Amino acid sequence: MSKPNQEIHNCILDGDAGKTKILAEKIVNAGSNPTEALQPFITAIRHAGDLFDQGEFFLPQLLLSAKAMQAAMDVMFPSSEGKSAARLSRGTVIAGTIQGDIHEIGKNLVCALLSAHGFQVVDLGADVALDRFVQETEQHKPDFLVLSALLTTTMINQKHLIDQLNDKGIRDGVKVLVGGAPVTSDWAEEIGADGYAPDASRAVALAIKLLDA
Ligand code: B1M
Repeated sequence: MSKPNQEIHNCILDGDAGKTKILAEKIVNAGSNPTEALQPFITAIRHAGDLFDQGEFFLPQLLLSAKAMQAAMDVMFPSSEGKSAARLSRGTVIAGTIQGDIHEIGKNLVCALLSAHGFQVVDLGADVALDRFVQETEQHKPDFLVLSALLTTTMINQKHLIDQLNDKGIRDGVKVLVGGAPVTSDWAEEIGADGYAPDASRAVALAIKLLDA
């Protein structure tokens, strides 16, 4: 691992949000592509997850690592609220992490990239109740619902939401895209989603492809 990447790795594992923010600022000031430059941060936070899995990291440590990761995201992908209103919207998106699941870093990245590519994104946050997704869909009639799930125990709620949209008779009016670490294309097909993307860049490509279809 090169030195700057090692520094990033250490800052995330140490849960040092202040230092991580400074490193992210340096990257932004150097004019690097933020999506590519984020990769070592993602590797580091996943390593923190592995350490947690192996019992070498405890939840408070994982939480600090997540805060450091979010500090980098905030610098590298500043909120584009307001900016998107000024330009023509490519399509509308309602996004959120599904009920029962508080992971939101990946979903935030997907929202940031969609927004950067001209989609008008309403981010409902994390642990979003299924009823809320249904209400927002009824009210705003978005082109896409983007559903993130990071837990094997919560991905089932992506299916429950699609079932609820069907029951309400509003399923055909919206394209449902799913993603998140445990989610696969087979799962997307099984639950009747319109698409699956393994990462944020491919989520954007998928949304563009479906809009053009
Ligand atoms: Co948790 N956690 N966590 N966690 N956490 C995982 C997911 C886990 C794999 C860690 C591990 O044990 N190895 C494990 C899940 C195991 C499983 O389900 N089988 C786990 C667990 C168990 C838990 C708790 C249950 C722990 C506990 O309380 N005992 C708890 C969950 C509570 C709950 O949700 N109800 C918990 C809590 C937390 C923190 C709060 C500490 C923190 C989240 C903070 C936050 O988000 N604000 C956290 C973190 C940080 C992780 C890991 C380490 C990192 C997740 C992350 O941010 N990755 C994670 C380990 C791992 O993923 N390897 C882990 C970086 C991010 C950029 O990637 O989110 O995968 P990711 O997003 C990717 C793609 O998946 C995709 O695009 C992104 C990249 O471009 N993507 C989409 C995501 N959403 C998409 C939607 C789309 C398309 C693509 O729609 C079209």
